[in-house]
Amino acid sequence: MGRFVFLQACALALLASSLASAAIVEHSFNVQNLTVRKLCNEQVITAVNGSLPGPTIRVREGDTLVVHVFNKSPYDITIHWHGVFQLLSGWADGPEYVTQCAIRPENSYTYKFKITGQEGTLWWHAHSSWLRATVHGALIIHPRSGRSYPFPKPHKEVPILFGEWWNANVVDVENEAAATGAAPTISDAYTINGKPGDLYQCSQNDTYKLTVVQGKTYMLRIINAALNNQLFFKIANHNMTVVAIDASHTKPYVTDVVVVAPGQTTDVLLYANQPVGSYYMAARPYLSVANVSADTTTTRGIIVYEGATSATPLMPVLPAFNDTPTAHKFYSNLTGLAGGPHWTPVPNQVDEHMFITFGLNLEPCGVNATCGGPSQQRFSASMNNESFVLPSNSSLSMLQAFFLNVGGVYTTDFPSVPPVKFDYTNPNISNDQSLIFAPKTTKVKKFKYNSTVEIVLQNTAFLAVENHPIHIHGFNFHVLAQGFGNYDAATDTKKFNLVNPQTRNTIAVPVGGWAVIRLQVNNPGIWLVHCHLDVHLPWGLAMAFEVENGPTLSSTLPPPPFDLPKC
Ligand SMILES: *[C@@H]1O[C@H](CO)[C@@H](O)[C@H](O)[C@H]1NC(C)=O
Ligand SMILES: *[C@@H]1O[C@H](CO)[C@@H](O)[C@H](O)[C@H]1NC(C)=O
Ligand SMILES: *[C@@H]1O[C@H](CO)[C@@H](O)[C@H](O)[C@H]1NC(C)=O
Ligand SMILES: *[C@@H]1O[C@H](CO)[C@@H](O)[C@H](O)[C@H]1NC(C)=O
Ligand SMILES: *[C@@H]1O[C@H](CO)[C@@H](O)[C@H](O)[C@H]1NC(C)=O
Ligand SMILES: *[C@@H]1O[C@H](CO)[C@@H](O)[C@H](O)[C@H]1NC(C)=O
Ligand SMILES: *[C@@H]1O[C@H](CO)[C@@H](O)[C@H](O)[C@H]1NC(C)=O
Ligand SMILES: *[C@@H]1O[C@H](CO)[C@@H](O)[C@H](O)[C@H]1NC(C)=O
Ligand SMILES: *[C@@H]1O[C@H](CO)[C@@H](O)[C@H](O)[C@H]1NC(C)=O
Ligand SMILES: *[C@@H]1O[C@H](CO)[C@@H](O)[C@H](O)[C@H]1NC(C)=O
Ligand SMILES: [Cu+2]
Repeated sequence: MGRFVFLQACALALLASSLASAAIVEHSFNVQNLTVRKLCNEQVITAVNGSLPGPTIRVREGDTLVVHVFNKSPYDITIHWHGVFQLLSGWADGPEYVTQCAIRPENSYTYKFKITGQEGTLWWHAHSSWLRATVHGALIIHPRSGRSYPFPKPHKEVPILFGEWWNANVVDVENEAAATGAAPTISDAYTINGKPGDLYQCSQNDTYKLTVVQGKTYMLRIINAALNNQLFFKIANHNMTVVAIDASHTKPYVTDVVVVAPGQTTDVLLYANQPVGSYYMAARPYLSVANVSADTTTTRGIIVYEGATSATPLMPVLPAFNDTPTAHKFYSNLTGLAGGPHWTPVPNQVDEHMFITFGLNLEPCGVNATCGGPSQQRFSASMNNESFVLPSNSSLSMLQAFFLNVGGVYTTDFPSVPPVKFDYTNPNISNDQSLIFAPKTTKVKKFKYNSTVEIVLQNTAFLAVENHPIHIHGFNFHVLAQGFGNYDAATDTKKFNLVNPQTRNTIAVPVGGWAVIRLQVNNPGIWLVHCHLDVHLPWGLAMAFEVENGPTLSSTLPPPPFDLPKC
């Protein structure tokens, strides 16, 4: 009897502690106009709560996050919680026309979801038009109480958000490109935590500064929130130890350079082990594609050791813009922390194989259309020769159509393999008029609940080869292998890392190359898969997964929240 009471007390204590460690974290976002001065100009931007970047959200693993979004801006808006699994909460994922229609000006929507099974650095951003340029912020998931990091606790944790800045209204930049069919105007600056740094005009005082104490360790939670560019990042005279990517722990990896693609995050430990002084941190693009016009400016901030005199900081030497070997070494050397917190072993039985080609295309110039793209046509892009179009004229989002089982919004015939086999990465196909035009469609690939899916992502050479960061909503995936040229199952399956591969939500597929990923689709709903360069997404470099409901209530998508915006 005594023993029974004791056990009961234990059970109650356990229950209490698990309740205590699962909080509801509630926030409000006001999306509104903000007037800022950057690079000698005054500019009205759209931002959350009057700051760029927007507020940092901090939760513990296991918490439920509730964010009331009030749209006081002149634009339609949605917010995406990049990298969050959204288990049975697809209504909160955010991509416009996919899981919800936009929150119209003067309207609101409450995003509510539980964050479980993941910890580290993620972020939130607008997922409608190009507004994520200025509507974004960090989402930091700490271990639940009583759990610790798989590395010594740093003295301080610092979000480092890279951004991309236009001396123009970004929605106008996007609309102008859509009207002409040409590539959009390139940006004017990159930023670190909203600040361009002292290499730009009028920005001497608009430079990010981090003060450190010699002998201490700092965790930089690096987020690439730039719209269209991968970035190399270095700190003068300091190495960094990568401990996580995309909120998945890695085996500690020491490097003097980080490369990060739009959508990705990289957590590094920085040991302040150098002589007291000032050191620049700097970022500039990794440009995988030859001969395109690009913003080749450099953003920098300053790391100041406490007690330093005001001498000129040391500047790191950044890799050349086209230094693919350095980028590839960093991207492919990272491995997962097998057995660490939230480690998921690689599922070994594959139910569905896909081979997806992706890259740029052309759209034929319609009658009376303006066609400022190559060969007097319009730019386009595709996956397996399907150029994805959002169902913007539908009265239902794709997820509503899924939930209500209504046809006409999308079709489920996305091909599992390319419709035509060709020499995908041969530069000679660059302008092949018989292959370069991809039809505009809204197709999804349908999966049974809980299937294990393996996908070969294969870059194509239409117009040019390029490294595209492919993001999958709602899931992490293991990166089994990556390489250059055409994927060859006969030799490349031998390169699979099934033991401790890196786990990501966004993979920068090698330029003119391929990557093989594997994931288990254990979450019903519609999940967008797309290039995270905002220049390519509207051209159609996307597709979506439709994951069917499972057999039980706990594997079935619940009904939408009552305030889901109407289309
Ligand atoms: C945003 O601003 C509103 C209004 O001032 C405030 O209530 C809210 O707490 C702020 N949100 C965050 C996440 O800081
Ligand atoms: C917000 O800025 C836009 C210009 O970008 C302007 O047209 C609009 O009137 C402003 N709205 C408010 C509420 O200030
Ligand atoms: C920067 O700030 C310093 C000190 O506040 C000030 O003297 C200087 O004029 C500022 N420079 C610019 C370009 O605003
Ligand atoms: C950085 O790491 C490399 C390789 O581990 C090492 O050779 C170098 O001395 C380190 N540099 C600093 C500044 O710690
Ligand atoms: C890039 O431009 C340079 C100089 O204009 C030219 O020599 C080179 O052939 C071009 N490369 C490609 C891949 O078009
Ligand atoms: C790291 O990258 C280099 C250069 O790409 C490669 O030679 C080496 O094998 C890689 N090491 C690991 C452990 O992947
Ligand atoms: C193209 O423009 C001409 C002249 O404005 C007009 O007569 C014609 O109807 C237009 N064609 C189409 C398909 O819009
Ligand atoms: C591309 O075409 C040229 C001219 O026909 C040919 O000489 C070359 O071998 C081709 N390159 C490849 C990689 O097939
Ligand atoms: C893509 O589809 C179009 C239209 O059916 C076709 O003309 C073209 O050859 C296809 N291209 C590829 C690479 O499959
Ligand atoms: C889904 O798969 C996992 C592991 O592969 C298994 O534990 C779970 O029971 C499955 N769920 C359902 C509903 O089949
Ligand atoms: Cu892309």
